[in-house]
Amino acid sequence: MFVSDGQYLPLQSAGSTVRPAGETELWSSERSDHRGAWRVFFDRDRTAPGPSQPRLLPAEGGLRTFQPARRLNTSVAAEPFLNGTSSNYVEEMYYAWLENPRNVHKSWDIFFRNANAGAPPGAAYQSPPPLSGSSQGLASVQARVAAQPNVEKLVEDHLVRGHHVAQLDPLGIMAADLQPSPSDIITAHNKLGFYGLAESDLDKVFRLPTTTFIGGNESALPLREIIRRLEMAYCQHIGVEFMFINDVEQCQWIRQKFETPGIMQFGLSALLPPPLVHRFEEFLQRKWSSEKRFGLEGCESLIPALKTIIDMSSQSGVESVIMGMPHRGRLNVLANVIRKELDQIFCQFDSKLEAGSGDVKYHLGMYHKRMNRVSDRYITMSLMANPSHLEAVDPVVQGKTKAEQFYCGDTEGKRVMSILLHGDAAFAGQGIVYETFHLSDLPSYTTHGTIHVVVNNQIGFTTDPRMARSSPYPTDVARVVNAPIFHVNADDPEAVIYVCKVAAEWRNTFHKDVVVDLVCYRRNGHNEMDEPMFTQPLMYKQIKKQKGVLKKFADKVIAEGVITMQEYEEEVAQYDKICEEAYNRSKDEKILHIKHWLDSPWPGFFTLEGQPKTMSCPPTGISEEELSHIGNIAASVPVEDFTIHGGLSRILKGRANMVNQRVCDWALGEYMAFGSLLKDGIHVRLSGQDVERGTFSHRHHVLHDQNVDKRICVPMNHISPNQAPYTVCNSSLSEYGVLGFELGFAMASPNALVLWEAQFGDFNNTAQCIIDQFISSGQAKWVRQNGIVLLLPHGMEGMGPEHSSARPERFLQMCNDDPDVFPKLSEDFAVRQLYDCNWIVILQPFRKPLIVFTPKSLLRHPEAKSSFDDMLPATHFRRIIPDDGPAAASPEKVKRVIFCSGKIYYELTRERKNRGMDDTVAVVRVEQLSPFPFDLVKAETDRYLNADLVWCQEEHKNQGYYHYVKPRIRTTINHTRPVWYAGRDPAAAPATGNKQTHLTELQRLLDTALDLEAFSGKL
Ligand SMILES: Cc1ncc(C[n+]2csc(CCOP(=O)(O)OP(=O)(O)O)c2C)c(N)n1
Repeated sequence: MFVSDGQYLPLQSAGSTVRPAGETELWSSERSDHRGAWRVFFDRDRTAPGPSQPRLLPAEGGLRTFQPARRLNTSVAAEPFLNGTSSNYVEEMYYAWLENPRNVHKSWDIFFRNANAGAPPGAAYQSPPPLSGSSQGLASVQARVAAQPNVEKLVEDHLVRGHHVAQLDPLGIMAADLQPSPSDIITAHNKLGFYGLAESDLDKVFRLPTTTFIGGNESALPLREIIRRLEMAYCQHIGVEFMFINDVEQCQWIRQKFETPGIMQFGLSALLPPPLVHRFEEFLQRKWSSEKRFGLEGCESLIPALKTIIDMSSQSGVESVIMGMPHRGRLNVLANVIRKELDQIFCQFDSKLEAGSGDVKYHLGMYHKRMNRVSDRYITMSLMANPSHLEAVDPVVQGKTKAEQFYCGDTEGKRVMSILLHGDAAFAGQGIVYETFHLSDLPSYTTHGTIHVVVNNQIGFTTDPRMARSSPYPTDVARVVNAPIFHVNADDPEAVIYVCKVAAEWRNTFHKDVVVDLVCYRRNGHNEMDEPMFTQPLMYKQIKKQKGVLKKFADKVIAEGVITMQEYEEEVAQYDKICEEAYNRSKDEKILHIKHWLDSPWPGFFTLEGQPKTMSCPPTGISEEELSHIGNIAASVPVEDFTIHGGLSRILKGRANMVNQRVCDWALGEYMAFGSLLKDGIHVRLSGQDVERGTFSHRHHVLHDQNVDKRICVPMNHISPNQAPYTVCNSSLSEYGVLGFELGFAMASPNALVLWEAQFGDFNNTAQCIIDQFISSGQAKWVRQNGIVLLLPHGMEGMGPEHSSARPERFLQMCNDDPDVFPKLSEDFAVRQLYDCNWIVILQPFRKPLIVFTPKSLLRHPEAKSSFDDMLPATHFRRIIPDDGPAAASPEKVKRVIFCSGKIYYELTRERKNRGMDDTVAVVRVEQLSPFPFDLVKAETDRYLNADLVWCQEEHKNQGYYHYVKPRIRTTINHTRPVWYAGRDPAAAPATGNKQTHLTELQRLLDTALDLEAFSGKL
């Protein structure tokens, strides 16, 4: 550790060998323990004792270091008392001395002064006068010095292991780490021996490590007191899991919150009114004894927990809290945290009043703005509607939170925050939890800290934790993002409230995720109808004996004289009266109003009745000048001194040529679409894997300076000075998480275009839950609209089964237009039909999800281009593109009409030309598959009355569009003609992996489509 000029001596960790004096090396203690590797250096520049502590600095290679080594003029070999085991202690002494020489014994002061002053090796140490004049005294001091590292290890182990022995389980039957009773080396009967200490050391005074707060103003304490204070901090009703966090400042912050003397004696009972949460559940049970409600009994302290988090956050400036939670305790949270009117909750139990196809009462969302009485500020709370699919709502909550932060310019998460509630089994089991955690620190996805609260009732339906997870705690997934985890015995409301305060403060300080694990139990079965004794007999025998937490708390405050029995009973009677009155009012309700159950009301967007204000779509065409302007931006680098890649220069030049020729390929068309919306003040956000460049290297929305690291330019943000901001962001490699996030983002406001792109369309199936549970059915279930757009690259291009199909058949199967009913046509038919079905365009007076099957090879196909003329004012999206060649000129000569969609059109028309059939075969492109353009298809079938009708697709027969379009075309023509099929045979996989087979199949389907005899005699 100490070096003479130009020499460094390594500091050894306990038990390691001392490097010989004179060997040149930085003094470093590289520890690869659970906290990660650390290098410790003395401050090179400081030559005299100073007030400041060594500082932590980031070092190369991801390590963090103290400032560079300082030099001292002595060496280990020369100092008899320095050895491997004492060097940590010496390090502590040195830091303490640096802070203030009075912090250490005189002998150390002399030693460090001498060493600093350049005393030669061996001369810095001067023996202190012997204690009581005897050598026994010296031996005792030496023994204490030798034991000091052991004490420090004991201290550190309490931080690392204290949560193993904390009394977390209210039932006392199961330890958090699944052992029969909490035990660990730090509390084992032989623990002193394990740490190289003895009973006789208990009353000896040891120096406290400078990193601990247990001493308060004391810098040394008897070992017995050290242990008592550590147990007080880490082994009571709170288990703090945080030593995996590799940021020392954050660790120290947490230590202070739990170690400071007296801090764990909460004394909160005097401040708290006895919560009456349980009365709410009892009331529901009395009135609807045979209804499922997924009551909170066994974890009633969730309510004060959430209130504490919300109160504290509101006090620190949060104005909006967005929450997601599962079934358990939802009605209670609505009533007692969000403060939804009780009659509105109760009337949900009346099945006659449900809105739309509706969903069960413990899934609906809601939104409420009210005054927070603790902070005296208004706060808006929304609980998001969620499906049964546990944890699926997590990324949706994050997306909505991000959007609200974005729209109010809250770049640090100070005004808008999210809270996620979880069940223990779901938190551990569902991968989406992990995927959501991984969004938490990404610049375009962070919500600057989520507070997670786990209702850890130590059971999942009927499954014990030991069968449900392989990790010790259900919360271990949170460790990956360095989120501190506060386990707490939920039967101790004061401890619960304390950790919730710390969690809220943590978020407010560091803006990072944090987990509160409420270790509790479930008083009833999975729902109120379930018999838990079938499967957990012993656990439930114990639960039956368990007095309810709030009753216990009420008894405590009555015993402490905080409240009298009479006052308590009056409170109870008052609460029951409120419930009873609300119940009576709820019986008068005739209708369940939609607006009462929206988690994201879009003020002013709908009529007061929640209907669209019009049934027409404003024009979507833009002027020639705008097209040229946006096109030129797309073809340029709109900042100075920015060097782009040579290949990109060629791409931009190609774009400039297209602008000159007044045509757009897909990428330029996308530019026009986004650019014109941005210009009109509509925010556009495009997210997904590699979307910035585009998987197929066609987009290039973010340009990278070839000479300056991380210097980028987003030309789309240079369209006009008053434009809306454009966000384009490469996402983490998660479909479920990111699509859920973008869905949530799209929920916050109707005035934005939010798009998620899959790398290849087939990857949408790892986000299937979001598609099935939210996108296709969200409006029907929760009266909530959403305009999310999915861009799914699709096409059979011989790339094998995995990159070919976005599975259009699945999306089509989810659409709700009736195949057997030809709709009533009207002037506003096209818009009305969109409204009735689940489909969108951004300027519509309502929002529907839009699924776009986007091209791959067509991105570069010379014919796949549109003229500016198709985008000028008075143009609009074409649901069908009829044939405009010789066939259309003489429809009576046409023998066959081939309907198709997507890239097969180009193969069909090429083949038709080769065969000289341009006047006998018409090819009609169906651009909007659902809702099915019955009116326009009818126009085509009426035009070609002598033709047979074929649906041609490149997908296999059981896939693609055939089964969706066939009955609809048949309905259109009133079943007067068959609809023939030209396409690949049925198959289990979406495509062959063999290029030759692919081409053979393609040729065969083109042969069928263009062989006018192919279907003769087949009826
Ligand atoms: C994704 C998903 N899989 C399965 C289920 C069926 N299910 C409903 S509740 C439940 C147990 C949940 O246990 P836990 O997360 O501990 O919450 P608790 O019900 O104990 O509050 C299961 C498996 C579900 N709702 N969602």
